Amino acid sequence: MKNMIGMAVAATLSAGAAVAAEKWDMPMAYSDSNFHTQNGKAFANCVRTGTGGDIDITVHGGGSLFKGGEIKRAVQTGQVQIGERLLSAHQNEEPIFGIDSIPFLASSFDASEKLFAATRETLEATLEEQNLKLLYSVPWPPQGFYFKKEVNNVADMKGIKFRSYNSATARLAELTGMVPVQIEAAEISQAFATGVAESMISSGATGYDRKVWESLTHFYEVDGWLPRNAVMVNNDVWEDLDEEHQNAIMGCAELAAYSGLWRSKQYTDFTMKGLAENGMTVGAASDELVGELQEIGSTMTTEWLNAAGKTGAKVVEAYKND
Ligand code: PCA
Repeated sequence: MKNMIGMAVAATLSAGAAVAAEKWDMPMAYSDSNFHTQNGKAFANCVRTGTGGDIDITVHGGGSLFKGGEIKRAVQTGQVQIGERLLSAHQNEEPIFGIDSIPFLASSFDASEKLFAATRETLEATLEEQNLKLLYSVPWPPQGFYFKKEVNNVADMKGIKFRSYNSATARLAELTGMVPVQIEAAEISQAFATGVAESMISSGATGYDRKVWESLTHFYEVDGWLPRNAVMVNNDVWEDLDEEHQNAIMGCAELAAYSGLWRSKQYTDFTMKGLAENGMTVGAASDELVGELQEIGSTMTTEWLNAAGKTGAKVVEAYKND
């Protein structure tokens, strides 16, 4: 009897040791008010609840722990366990990361989801080679142009200093005769205020989060594409988890993908109204401009397909035939 109690105590102790709470840091690049960050915090709560407190994730928003450009490497190398990143900013490593930023390939929420479904398997395999496990991905709202003057066609853009956030937006600037300068979302208010940049393509969400009406005047809806953020965990950390914890996290990830999409849609209307209420001229781009951008889009599609080879072509075909 005495022995059995001893064994039970030992078992409880070792179970206790095995499930001691793991603390994870989760850097995110965008402001605390942004829907991606809100969604990431809800995900962290879900994981805490779903694992009975075994995995305790602290979200660090606004690029406060690592800046956007540093997050992917920080997760890969295990400086942090988990993080969120705009994958298209790493297109120079692997073309597949940039598939969501090809102008006019997938320019609605439904199309973005379809493209992601067609891409997911390839994307997961590519990330795994980099020691990353993909958990979930959420689209930004459709991308449109911000300027501080009226712009009706590509000729009107000539020479404008253009803030880019990945290589596709930098290429777009070149093809429209603008001058690209890469700047993190967290730093754009300052860049616009000081004149380092005077235009960008982004969502209503980012313009609203960064209060760009303080420096800029026009937002033109183009619906060019919907780039996506991906939440990824270090693969060594992932593989050290038991199946039960992995399943709980995957359940939360599925929920976060669903709620993130919903939040993105809601935030689109809210922020579009917010830009107008704060004095910006918000409306559709002219037919002339859209036509010119579509031509640039087809150039960029060809360039991407050339870079991405057979794998890229297969994904685009699967997307188009679905
Ligand atoms: N906001 C991010 C990426 C796309 C978007 O809508 C940014 O401008 O950095």
